[in-house]
Amino acid sequence: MSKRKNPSYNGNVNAAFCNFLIELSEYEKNVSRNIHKYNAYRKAATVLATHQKRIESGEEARKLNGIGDKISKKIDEFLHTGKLKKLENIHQDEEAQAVSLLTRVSGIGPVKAAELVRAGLKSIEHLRKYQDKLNHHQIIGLRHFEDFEKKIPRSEIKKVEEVIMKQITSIDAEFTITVCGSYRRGKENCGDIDVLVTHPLVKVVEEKKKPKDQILKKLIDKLNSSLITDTISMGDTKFMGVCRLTNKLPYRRLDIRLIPCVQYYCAVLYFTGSDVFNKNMRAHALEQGFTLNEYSLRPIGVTGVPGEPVPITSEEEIFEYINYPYKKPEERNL
Ligand code: 8DG
Ligand code: CA
Ligand code: CA
Repeated sequence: MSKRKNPSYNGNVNAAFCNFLIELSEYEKNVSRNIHKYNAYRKAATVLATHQKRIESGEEARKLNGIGDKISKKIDEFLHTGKLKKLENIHQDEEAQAVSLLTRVSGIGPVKAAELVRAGLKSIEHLRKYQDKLNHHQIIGLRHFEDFEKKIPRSEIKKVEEVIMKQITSIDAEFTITVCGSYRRGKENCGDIDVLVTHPLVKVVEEKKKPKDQILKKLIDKLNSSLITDTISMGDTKFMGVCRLTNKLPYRRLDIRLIPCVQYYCAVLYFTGSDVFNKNMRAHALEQGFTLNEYSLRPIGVTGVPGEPVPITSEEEIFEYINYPYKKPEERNL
């Protein structure tokens, strides 16, 4: 998951509320580590961002699904004073600010950030001096801190896509490659590059059985000469790393996953997102008696136990099975 998500929707008339709600949600996730509050603020921000009418009072907001007493009070406070006490306090809190800052480094989560701040490391410059406190992922995140915060224009991802297609299909024309994430949803600017790859011969690995003939490693080796600059982590099915198209462009975060062919469309759906769209679709699947995840769609039997995965040969089929109106990737930007 790429960091720093600020869903700014085009023409969002409630953007001012969304901004403070997102900031509060980030605070809850990174500093308080209260995932429930994080989710509550995120949900409220999403609801307000998609609400067509400008909200004029906390009471009016309270009527929307996902906005309760506390958030409606904050909306009133903001409408009356133009600011929020809670946020003012957070801005004054040096430690909280330091924790938030450090979590912006790829590989540093809230727990690690708090630990570093407790040890007195409170800035990016500090971290650069004490890299022995960091693991491999965090060192790479720090090295490319400024670049990783830059959004990637879709025209650049398109070129990365072309390079990957060309290199990988030169190994074997039967590889299928899909760049997912916000790029597939048509966004003009993206946080990172999420690539899925499959091949008819890639079957589900059974537990403890040795994996896929190092297929992913062969693909990465091929891309190492032209595109990939660092490896953050490398497993049998998931590569996390860094790429750069030319030396004039920034370094970019790149993830490549090798997916068994029978799971491909569920994976493409899942990794296209958005995360809110996925949540809604999974909830709908459950109402229809199915359980949907990044691997499969399975009917839930009368005993409540999921059955065998439904065979799936396209993304559309998943929507059909659960009677969910098909949405093109560009329509999934919830
Ligand atoms: P961005 O990179 O431009 O910020 O947006 P994104 O492409 O939508 O987000 P992402 O963090 O790269 O995740 C890609 C998709 O993966 C996302 O749209 C939906 C799916 N996804 C979830 N939950 C999670 C999760 O917890 N971790 C990861 N890695 N992906 C998730 O729905
Ligand atoms: Ca990602
Ligand atoms: Ca992404």
